[in-house]
Amino acid sequence: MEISTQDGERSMAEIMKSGTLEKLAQAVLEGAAEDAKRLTEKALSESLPPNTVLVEGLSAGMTVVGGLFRRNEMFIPEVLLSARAMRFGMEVLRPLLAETGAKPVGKVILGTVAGDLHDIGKDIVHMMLEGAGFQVFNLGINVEAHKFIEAFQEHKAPVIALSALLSTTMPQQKAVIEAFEKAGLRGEVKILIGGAPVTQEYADKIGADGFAPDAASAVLKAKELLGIS
Ligand code: B1M
Repeated sequence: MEISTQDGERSMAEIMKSGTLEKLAQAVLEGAAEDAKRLTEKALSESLPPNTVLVEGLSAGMTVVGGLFRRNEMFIPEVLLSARAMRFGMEVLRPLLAETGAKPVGKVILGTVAGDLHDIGKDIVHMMLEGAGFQVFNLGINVEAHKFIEAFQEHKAPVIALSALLSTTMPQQKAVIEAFEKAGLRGEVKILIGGAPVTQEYADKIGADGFAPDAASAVLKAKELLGIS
């Protein structure tokens, strides 16, 4: 997030825009929801692309939160305030990210697996998929395997996207794959997995069809799984 003073190529206007993103990241870090909303709007009014505001403003702030939380320098109540601030900003971005896609290119069922309450990254994946023109059925958090089956039977979405943020809930991604196998539906869906502790190696191990390390890659992978260029 540091602005390089050596970069003579950057105009003053660009540096000022970066300043807004820096303040936005700071607002997320401080859990200042109204500021996060206002600064998101300000960044957009400076013609910054919604995706840049998301990645370099909101997500950048949350990344700092993650590091502090990991080192026990920040605690759950503060983390929740940061999450709320991030959500305030995301609500401003949501329609803009969604409107960049012209027509639905495919359907995706998305959820955070059973036992896992983390939804910030999953909701970013949701927004990016929508932005790329997918219709997304977001089942929320703590979603049991059978709920994914029921959603598939209702919506017939060919991609099942599973988020897990805890090493203890990663096995639930495998449980969903097994549930589709047991229901005789495995051949009808592509299963995409992601979340901070998840790796390609793990995806291969549990027989998932795809892994994506971040939301932008999740869009590319969903397209690849459906054969959309
Ligand atoms: Co939790 N938490 N948390 N937490 N939390 C982590 C994940 C942790 C890494 C922190 C740490 O200790 N270092 C750690 C997990 C360790 C592990 O298992 N490996 C942890 C823990 C331990 C816990 C609790 C057990 C803490 C406790 O109670 N003692 C508890 C568990 C609750 C539960 O789920 N049952 C818990 C609780 C919470 C809060 C409720 C306080 C809050 C969640 C609020 C919410 O989501 N509404 C929270 C938060 C915020 C975090 C951290 C700080 C930030 C997560 C986040 O939102 N990141 C996190 C630390 C960290 O990640 N550095 C941590 C920002 C977000 C944009 O990134 O979610 O990674 P991320 O999503 C990315 C990619 O991963 C990817 O794309 C996203 C955007 O690019 N992605 C996908 C995500 N899903 C994808 C799906 C895809 C593809 C890509 O395809 C389907």
